[in-house]
Amino acid sequence: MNMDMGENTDPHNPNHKTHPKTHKPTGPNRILHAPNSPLLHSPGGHVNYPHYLINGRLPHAPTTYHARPGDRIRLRIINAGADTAFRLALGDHEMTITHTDGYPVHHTKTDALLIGMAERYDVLITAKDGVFPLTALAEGKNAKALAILRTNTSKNLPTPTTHPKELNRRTIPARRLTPHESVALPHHHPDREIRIRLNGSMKKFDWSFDHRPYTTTQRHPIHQGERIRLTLINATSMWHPLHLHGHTFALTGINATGARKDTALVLPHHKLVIDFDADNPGLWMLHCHNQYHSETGMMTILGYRK
Ligand SMILES: [Cu+2]
Repeated sequence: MNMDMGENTDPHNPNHKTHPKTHKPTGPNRILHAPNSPLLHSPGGHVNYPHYLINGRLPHAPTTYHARPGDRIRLRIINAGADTAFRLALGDHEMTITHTDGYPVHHTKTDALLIGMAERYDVLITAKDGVFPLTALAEGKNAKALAILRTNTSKNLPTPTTHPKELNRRTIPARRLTPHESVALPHHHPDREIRIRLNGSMKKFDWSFDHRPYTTTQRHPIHQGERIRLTLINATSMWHPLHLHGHTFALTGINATGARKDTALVLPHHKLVIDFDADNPGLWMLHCHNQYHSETGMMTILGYRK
């Protein structure tokens, strides 16, 4: 399933409908004004979208998945949003995380998942007898997306505002997942460390790496065969989902236990440390997966040198 928003909105000009003569905005204001998300230590995002969807459906007309009680079901989940983290749970069920970003991890039980833009999780559930909400809370935005799991003919349906108690229980951060042996990155001292600071502010909306907004000529040089350590220092008051193309890194910072991923969250004033083997020559983007952050310049390129 994928979770996303009903439309694209420009946070610089959210009132994109303007009166032809006065240029005064006529549409609703879509700039998010909400308290910080306790899980993200910052606003969930910048845009207050009119709708949040699961597989393209609104919460009052949700997709229903039919199964039998006792069925073991794999849910494959991607956050396909541009500016929204989702906290996802299935009412009355525990989930077992089996993969993240397509790579297997040691099976880990959880009640809820916090999923940044572009992150993926695979989970297993054993269906109970009843009708259950699969709720994706738009983190820090006071709104929800909904799908339904149905294993009997009960007429007792979850409503768009149903709030499964699991949403407020355990969430397992990716750094606490351990990779399956088949994909664990062998221990190796880094040959090269690249340190990048994340900059920008909500007020100026000037997101960048190292105070240099993206240009197509930027290169962080790396060489084939090197073990690279990327240290990403978040000097902003906002969280960011950082995504590297062409490689799958291991989460290696303090408390991290090596899960293989290509997208990872960094909280405000925290550091994300990731290791990977340079084994795929080319030019590869490293960018924030908040669409509005990457568009204002929070992107750069890792470039293989001969
Ligand atoms: Cu960002």
